[in-house]
Amino acid sequence: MRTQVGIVGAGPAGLLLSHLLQRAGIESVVLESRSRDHVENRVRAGVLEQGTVDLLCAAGVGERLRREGLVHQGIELRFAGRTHRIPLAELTQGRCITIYGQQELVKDLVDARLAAGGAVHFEIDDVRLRDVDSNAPRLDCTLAGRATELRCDFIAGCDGFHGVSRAAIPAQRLRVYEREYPYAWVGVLAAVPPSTHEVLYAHHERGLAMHSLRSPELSRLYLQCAPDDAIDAWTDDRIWQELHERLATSDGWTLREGPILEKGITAVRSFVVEPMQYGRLFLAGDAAHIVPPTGAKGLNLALADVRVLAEALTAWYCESRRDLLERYTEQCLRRVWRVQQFSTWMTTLLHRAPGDPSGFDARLQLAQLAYLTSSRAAATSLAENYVGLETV
Ligand code: FAS
Ligand code: PHB
Repeated sequence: MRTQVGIVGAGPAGLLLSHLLQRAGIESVVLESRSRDHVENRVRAGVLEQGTVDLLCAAGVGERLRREGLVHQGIELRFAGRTHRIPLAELTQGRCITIYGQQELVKDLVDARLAAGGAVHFEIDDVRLRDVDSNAPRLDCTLAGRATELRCDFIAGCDGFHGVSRAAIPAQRLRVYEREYPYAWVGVLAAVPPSTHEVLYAHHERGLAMHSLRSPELSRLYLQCAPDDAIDAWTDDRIWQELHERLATSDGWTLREGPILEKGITAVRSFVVEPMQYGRLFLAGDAAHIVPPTGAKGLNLALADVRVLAEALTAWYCESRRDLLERYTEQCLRRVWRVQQFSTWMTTLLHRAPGDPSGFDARLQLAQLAYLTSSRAAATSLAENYVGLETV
């Protein structure tokens, strides 16, 4: 088989890249290890930056997002029993966030690719990258029961943190930057109307709690937990009890409970590899970087990489330019490190850090939160990072 761009992974990054390339008249083939049903029902992120929404709408895959996404003009910070709103749109000349489940975006992208006759192959679990440092890279795999060589001009590694693409770059050519945090998150999807109108982050001595949304009938909630916690240790009763305790306020607000549809533990980590390219292989999304979910950035950063890569590949094919491909890593890393810094800052601000015997760190967090909710300048800095910076 032959194509112009071979894409490993049909998550948001791989699917959007394939869609953007087709709009530029560039052929691609997407190879995905899991089933279509699995990738379309994997509950993950939920907050889209303004720039992400604009990109998806401009690319013609934003119709349901526009119809069903919940546009939010603010977020809330809760600490010391009181709630404070950060008016995102007011502080950023009207830029907003949109709540839209990642699995809904994946469904829209899969539908768009298949409707356009795009080549997306699911349940291909033996992809091997070959000759990525040559002008004739290829992807070996088993397709329809037959050993297949997919010859490409370029390979896009969009296969996430646990994929195989990053390992195709010789270890001595890669520099890894990483930070493990001393906590993880319990993520919960509950069939209950949200008790908050906007994404709510709560700082509490027992640890962070978050109340997000998915629809008028569905709530998405998170709790800080120990990094080695198993989800079996978190019964539904324990989850609701912790949420009530950590989200409690003195202003009479109450948390509605409901059936938990899905729960899981998500690691909290920071990870970046440099460079994000090697020969004809380009990494995009979680294959190249992971940010702690506190800043709601992982999905948005993945799609920001894809925008850069699609533009660079289009310049190569349509204008015979190689400069944008050569500058891919440099272009992406500016945003990657800005987002890492913001996400790390939000994470250390809101999580209860083990090993703070005197409570000194907790007092610093409360002082920072008080400043954020009393200074327009401080709140503006949070707001412009949260809705997503137009330029970095
Ligand atoms: P993805 O991991 O989404 O997609 C990679 C795809 O490649 C997958 O479909 C995988 O099956 C496939 N693949 C892997 N190995 C392969 C192989 N060898 N061959 C072929 N295919 C292969 N971000 C937020 O902003 N907010 C959140 O709340 C949030 N919560 C998260 C919860 C969890 C449990 C996880 C894991 C991540 C969460 N994230 C969150 C981050 C997440 O949204 C990612 O940033 C986003 O999925 C990145 O998209 P991709 O880079 O496409 O990677
Ligand atoms: C979500 O809605 O899933 C969400 C919102 C904000 C975050 C992380 C996750 O920081």
